[in-house]
Amino acid sequence: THPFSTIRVERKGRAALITLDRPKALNALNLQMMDEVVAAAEALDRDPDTGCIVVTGSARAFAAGADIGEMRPQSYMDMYGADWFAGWDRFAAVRTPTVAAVAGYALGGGCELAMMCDILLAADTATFGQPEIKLGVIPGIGGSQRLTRAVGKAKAMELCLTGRTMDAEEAERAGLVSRIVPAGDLLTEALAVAETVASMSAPVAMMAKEAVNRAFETTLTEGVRFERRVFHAVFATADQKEGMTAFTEKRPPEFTHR
Ligand code: CO8
Repeated sequence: THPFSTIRVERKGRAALITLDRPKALNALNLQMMDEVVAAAEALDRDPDTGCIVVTGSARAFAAGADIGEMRPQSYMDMYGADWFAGWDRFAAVRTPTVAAVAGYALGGGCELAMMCDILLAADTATFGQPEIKLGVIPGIGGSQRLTRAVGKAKAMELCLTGRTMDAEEAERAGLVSRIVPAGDLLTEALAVAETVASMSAPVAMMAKEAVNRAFETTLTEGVRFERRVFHAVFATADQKEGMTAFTEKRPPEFTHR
């Protein structure tokens, strides 16, 4: 009972699950799906009972790219005027930690969406790539930047210039994904990771995410300075007192998420 037609949204305790659901198009990301994913993620981000958001697709495809049929007839001014794909920046800006659970194709925009998530778990069936060059275009949702930061110039160049894809093993070796799990366990594993993250202090998890992301935006000196300021700031949270008190009392912490 929700207003979405291209995704499904479910709650699993303090974790939430967004499932991309356009099976006939291998979850190709059209503008409606972008709007729905962003609306769902932003609503979950505002919800204090959500501590982590999992994004997944189907066994066959996480997402096989941006919707080629929708893009094909667009002119430069259509794309520029609508600032095509700018909505995805709002997904990347969500403060709640996100987990991509990728099985099957994560190509083009699908790979880019997975890379916008904080933790990337791959099924052994996962395939990653930026094959836009084969369509006469280039990545448009951050692929040329995030893939290069994740795997370095050598592989990013080869993938973006030839359209070659990587299997899960290569993606893990290259540092694109944190772990490979058997396809049948993907969702269970992703939700377990999400529940673990969601059991931590929500504000402190957000601050940890922000600090790690800062590493991609700034110099080491500035990044360490940012980390130090945030580290000092966590001592203003109730959860810091609870976490350290629970440790000294040899019991599990009960975070209040504030
Ligand atoms: N867009 C729209 N429809 C798609 C897409 C897509 N990206 N991918 C698959 N589909 C559709 C197919 O058209 C097909 O529909 P139908 O049954 O109606 O013919 C259905 O999904 C099933 O696909 P296939 O029959 O092709 O399935 P296969 O198993 O034979 O092949 C592949 C699977 C290899 C994934 C194949 O579908 C494929 O190559 N897809 C395209 C992959 C791709 O190139 N993705 C990149 C797209 S471009 C992009 O993401 C970013 C562009 C940035 C532009 C920047 C603008 C600002």
